[in-house]
Amino acid sequence: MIEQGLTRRVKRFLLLVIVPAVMLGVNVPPAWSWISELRHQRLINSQEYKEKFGKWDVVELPDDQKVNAIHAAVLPTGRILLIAGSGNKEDMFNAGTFKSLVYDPATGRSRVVPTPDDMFCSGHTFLASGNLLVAGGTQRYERLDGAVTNAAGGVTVKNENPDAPVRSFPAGTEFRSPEGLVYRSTHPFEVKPATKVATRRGATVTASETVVFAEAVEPGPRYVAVGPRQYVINGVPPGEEQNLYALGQGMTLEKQDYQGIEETYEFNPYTEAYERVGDMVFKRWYPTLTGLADGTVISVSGLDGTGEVLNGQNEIYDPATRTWTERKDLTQYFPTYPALFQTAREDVLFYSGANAGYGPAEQGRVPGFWNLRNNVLTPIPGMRDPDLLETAGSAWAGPVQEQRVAVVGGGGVGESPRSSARIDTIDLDSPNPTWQPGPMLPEGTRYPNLTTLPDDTMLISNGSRDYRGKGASDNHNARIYRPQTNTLDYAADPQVGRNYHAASLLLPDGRVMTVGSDPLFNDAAGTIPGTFEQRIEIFTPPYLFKGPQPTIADSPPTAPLGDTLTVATPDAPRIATARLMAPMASTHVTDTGQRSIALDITKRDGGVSFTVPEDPTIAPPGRYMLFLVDDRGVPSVAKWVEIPAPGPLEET
Ligand SMILES: [Cu+2]
Repeated sequence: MIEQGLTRRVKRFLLLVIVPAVMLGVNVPPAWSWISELRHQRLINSQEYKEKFGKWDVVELPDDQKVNAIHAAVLPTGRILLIAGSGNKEDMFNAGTFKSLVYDPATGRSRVVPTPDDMFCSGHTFLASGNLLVAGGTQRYERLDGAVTNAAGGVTVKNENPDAPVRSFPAGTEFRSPEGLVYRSTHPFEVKPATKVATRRGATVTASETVVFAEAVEPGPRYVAVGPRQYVINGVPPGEEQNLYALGQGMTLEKQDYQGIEETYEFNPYTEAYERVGDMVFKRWYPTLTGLADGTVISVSGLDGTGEVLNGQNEIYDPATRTWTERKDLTQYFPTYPALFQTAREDVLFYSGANAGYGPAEQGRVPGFWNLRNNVLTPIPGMRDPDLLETAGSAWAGPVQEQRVAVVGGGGVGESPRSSARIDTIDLDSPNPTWQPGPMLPEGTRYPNLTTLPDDTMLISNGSRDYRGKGASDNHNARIYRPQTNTLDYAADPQVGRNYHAASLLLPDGRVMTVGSDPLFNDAAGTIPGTFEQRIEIFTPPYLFKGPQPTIADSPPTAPLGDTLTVATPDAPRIATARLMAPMASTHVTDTGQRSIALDITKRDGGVSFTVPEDPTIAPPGRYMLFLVDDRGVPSVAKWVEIPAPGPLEET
């Protein structure tokens, strides 16, 4: 129907271009592809098409503003923070050149902001203040098999003396093995005193432990050490050697993985600057940060300072003191970037099984509840393609009150070429939560970007069939998932392919922005090294082609839990729903903060009123985008509203 109008134009084209071209001996197939491209452009730009399937537009930033957007977040100013750090470029890392960009989708303007550390592959989540907590990043790039010249490995520095002060050791500190071989720490480290706990019989002393990466002072296999060793630390006086020493499990010439850092920052969206806060207890690369209902944040998993997956050491950030505290009582192993969500039950997290990066296939791969009160993990198996959860996407499907999680796509562990097209959902509120099969994506999809929209649908876009887009396997497609009917609708095709290191964000005007992609290769044969995708693409969903957006004339700046508020709008008669949507902060298909809170509205003269949910597990403190949605599903431009942290209980 839409294409009928082209017929005359095509005939004219045939007459004017093809016939003379044939007579002149010009290659005809390119001319034909030009026609089909013309038809395609006419089609995707037609009102009828856009109203049904939406539209994508590519945005190119000026050269000096281009960044490798590995991390992306919507700031409560409406601007976008893109963090590259060293951007998965080792030369940038070696030069100490780290980048972040603030981009304003309303004006198209952008600004490079000073970036004090390599936040490449850190974890992040928003705090109640509207600051973005960014923790961890890169201490050292990986060294592949064959590239390792000096034997190296992790050593654990132990201090058994509870009375010694904290001691700082510089990079290059030497560790001497029983054989007399010397290894040097690659980075500075700090050793804390042992802890001493009084008991009935006296006191129990527990040695402090600091994990340090050390490498042989000379290249060659002579320094390979098989099996455990105790090392003497250079600079420790002989009398102290029994108390302060290092233990290692061996020194090898094998592949060395990326290493993490402990540095933590709050990015202040109002000053657009990073503020250094307390270090994490553990160095982490690929950690997940999940905001809890009380406004604190848990940091889970990641590779440590030696490139090993952390063995279940987790810690909690308190925004009031800006410090991290290890929680030995919450020791729980997960693969890197585990997708962990705060459920409607206090102190209960849900692990969707989705993860990205590192860890053995047999450990920590089954989804389930993690109860933080007793540290019990209750697995919930039964999802389709349970072995294809690495690089899967997961998010709340529909309003968070419905407690339904969707798990989309994913692939085999490591560089497996296998991928899944599955969309499975689970209702966490049900007395016996079980996985429900949903529709299938058109293709197997690693790295799908999941964006919940104000009309309760979910945009699923991009990704690739194979590991990091290998074999030209980018999926240039998008779908809109409807949790209410468990169905999938076609959406317009994005132009830019996106696989690893990509993200999507819901913008305050109801559009969706996608960034990043870090293919292994640029060609199908896998011979040309890949280049990082720096173009932005913006999806205008079908609802924005259905007529004018309702407007919010005025809204209260804060929305305390349980309060009833009124929002002024000239469009009150046609407003159907209202949603508070948490700003997204996404990396490695992980965004634990994305949530849409349904508000029951009452129409009033010149406005609508609603009551904010009472439960901070449903509405954790933070800055939210308030959307009003009309009876045709068209959302307003959002207004920012703060849900303040619940204050201390009043005495009565
Ligand atoms: Cu990464």
